[in-house]
Amino acid sequence: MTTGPAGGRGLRHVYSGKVRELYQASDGTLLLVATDRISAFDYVLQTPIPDKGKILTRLSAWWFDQLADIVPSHLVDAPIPAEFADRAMACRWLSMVPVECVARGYLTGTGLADYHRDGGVAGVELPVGLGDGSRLPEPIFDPDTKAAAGQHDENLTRADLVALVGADTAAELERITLAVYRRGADVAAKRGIIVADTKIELGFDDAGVLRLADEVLTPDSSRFWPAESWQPGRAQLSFDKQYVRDWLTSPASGWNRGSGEPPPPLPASVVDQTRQTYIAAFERITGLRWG
Ligand code: PZK
Repeated sequence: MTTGPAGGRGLRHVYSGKVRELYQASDGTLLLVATDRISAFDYVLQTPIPDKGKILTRLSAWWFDQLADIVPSHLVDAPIPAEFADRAMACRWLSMVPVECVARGYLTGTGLADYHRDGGVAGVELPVGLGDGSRLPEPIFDPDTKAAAGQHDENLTRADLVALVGADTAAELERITLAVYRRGADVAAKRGIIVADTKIELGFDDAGVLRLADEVLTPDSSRFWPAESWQPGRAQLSFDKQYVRDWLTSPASGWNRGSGEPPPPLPASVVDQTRQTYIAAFERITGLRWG
């Protein structure tokens, strides 16, 4: 007999992500559970951020509702086991499209690296002179392959994408991804938050309808920047993880990023400031109060 969390309740653990867990109930319903784990510099830190999973679950659910006129979601109305209360979403099983659908509105990260190498992003030529954090003339659809755990996703060309999913689905993925990005960026901009880029996942339901899966427009799936400190030409402040990154790279942490050693536990002050930034992101974006 199964033991441990969710054991013996008809829930089977099917997958562990960096900061989330996926379970399947005996009726086939999936449970997407957001933990309080946080990642930084490609490490999952040993110190959890209290309520992070609940905050991101509520934020994602709010966005699914906001996006319903663009694309239906994978959410189903099903009871959530008490042990996962407020941190899980019940979802229908989808045949997942094997692609990470990324939209970029600003240049940073791998998009910036691609620009420096190619003068453009995802086959779109860009003006010279852009830098880290520059706003793009138009949002760009920049899909990635889904890499195996521990690997980095890799860029897909348009031809690769069409070979993988067919021309019709490729066009649908692009249309939906850009529409989700534009809606998200517009809503967040009104609240002083820049959505630099976002990653969504889509899948087909039993009727062949494309649905939005996973989490959506959370700080874990998107880069959120405070608009008031946006300054193209340098690395931008992260709305959610800045305190964590600043502390980890400060002498106070005693950690050397290049050492190969995992990061040390976070002090309580950094945990609390970070928790407050997740709450601030939730409240600013949704206009709702946390708790
Ligand atoms: C699915 N993931 C990623 C998410 C993890 C891993 N509705 C769905 N149907 C079928 N598969 C998935 C989904 C969703 N969402 C999502 N992998 C498969 C993932 C969360 C935690 F460990």
